[in-house]
Amino acid sequence: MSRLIVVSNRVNLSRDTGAGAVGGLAAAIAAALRERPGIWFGWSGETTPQYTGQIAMERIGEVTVARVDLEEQDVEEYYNGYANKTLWPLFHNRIDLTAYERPFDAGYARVNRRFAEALAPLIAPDDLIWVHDYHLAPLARELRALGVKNRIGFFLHIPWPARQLLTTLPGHRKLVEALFHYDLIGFQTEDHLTAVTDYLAHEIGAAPISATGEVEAFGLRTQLGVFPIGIEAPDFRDGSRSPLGEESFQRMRESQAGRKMVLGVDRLDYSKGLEERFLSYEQFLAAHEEQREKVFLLQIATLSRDSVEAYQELRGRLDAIAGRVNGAYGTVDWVPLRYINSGYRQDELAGIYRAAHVGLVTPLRDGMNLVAKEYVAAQDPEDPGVLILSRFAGAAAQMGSALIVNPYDRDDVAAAIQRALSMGYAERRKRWERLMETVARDDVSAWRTRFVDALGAPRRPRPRLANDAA
Ligand code: GDG
Repeated sequence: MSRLIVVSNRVNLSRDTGAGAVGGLAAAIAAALRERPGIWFGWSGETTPQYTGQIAMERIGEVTVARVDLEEQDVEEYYNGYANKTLWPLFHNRIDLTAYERPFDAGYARVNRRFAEALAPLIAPDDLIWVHDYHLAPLARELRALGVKNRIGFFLHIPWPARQLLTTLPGHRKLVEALFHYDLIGFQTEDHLTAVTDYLAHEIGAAPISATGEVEAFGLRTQLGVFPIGIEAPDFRDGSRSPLGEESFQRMRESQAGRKMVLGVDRLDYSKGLEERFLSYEQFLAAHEEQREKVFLLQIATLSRDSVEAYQELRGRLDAIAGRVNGAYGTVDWVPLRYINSGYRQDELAGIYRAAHVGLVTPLRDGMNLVAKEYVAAQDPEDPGVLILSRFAGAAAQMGSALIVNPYDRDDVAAAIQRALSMGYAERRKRWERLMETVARDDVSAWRTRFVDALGAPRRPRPRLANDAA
């Protein structure tokens, strides 16, 4: 069996937490690397005064990780810069927040080159290489330039923007051309794939040439496909019943004091629609006097990218809205909006999910949104909660049995909260059963197997390139 080399910006696995304890993606990658031999390569998260390209190899459980340190300037230009100030906002429709600076672009190219140079010597001839996310779009091109001829696949975890937005990016063509050095490019939803083919048709004049999504442009051929990511469902089902999960469930139930709990769990990010969510909840409290003191919203918003100004500003605005809502509606023994920035262990989180009567997942734009799936998986089948889900989460394409809302429409979200809180048992259970069927079937193993099988499948050879090494 060929080895699998997984590449992502960060390698989120440590001896302390171990495989599976650090979020869905890390667990999925670790599981893939347990099934077949391989390596997980990426940035260590550490900086060094001068880049050395030295790789630290470590065996963690059954997974071999290979990590490099980056320079401060790399982190500033590649990670904080091009990845998080240029591509992330643009791909989440926030051109108002998209900062394009030439040094970001140069840093992005430099780090991708450095990754390729560090990785290339580790690659054996029939290894499959699976690259993750927007930080690493040009990695295949850099590897090809070093003579790497292996199958290389790319999975984009975030949405692909509409052509009218993508074309605002200086060098958008170069970015897309770089992707054509991959053999397979995976997206979360059909909608994202349609946005790509629309760009290719209008900007490049390229159309898919086969039913399997093959497309030729720039003298290269790649294959496009849809691979919706899932979760390790039993982790959340069993996690909510584990000692830690049970303890946090009981603790939540006690602190609810008979009130119903609406729950949000997100990284503190403008794409997650937290401000709009708070305002919708405020509207709900204003419109439903009878519900006051009978319900509260618990928002867990773990801090993320807080060296980027847009995130600091958002944090300030959320603090202000939470303060205003609690000031206006709170009573001596009722806090209508519990807003928390700290993170929880996965089992604890599973217990909190189970204790929530309503899961409120309202991103303005999201590749998939795993929280929606985790909430469903952690529910008590005999007494499940109701999921409210934004139509703009990739997950909405699979989870039509949730209450689907427009997160920009406060009335719509407020009405959905009211409907969820008053939903009868039969409907609640039926909706949950349908959702659970998808979450259990289209899980993270299905996602990984489909992608890796497609990447390893026999296909026509890649056209030879002028810049391929001999
Ligand atoms: C990107 C795409 C796509 C959150 N708080 C805690 C905690 N979390 C975990 C959740 C969940 C993960 O973080 C968040 O995943 P999402 O999918 O919601 O969002 P992104 O981080 O933006 O992920 C997204 C995903 O990639 C996968 O392809 O779905 O669209 O943007 O797993 O549980 N975990 C723990 N404690 C917390 O306090 N343990």
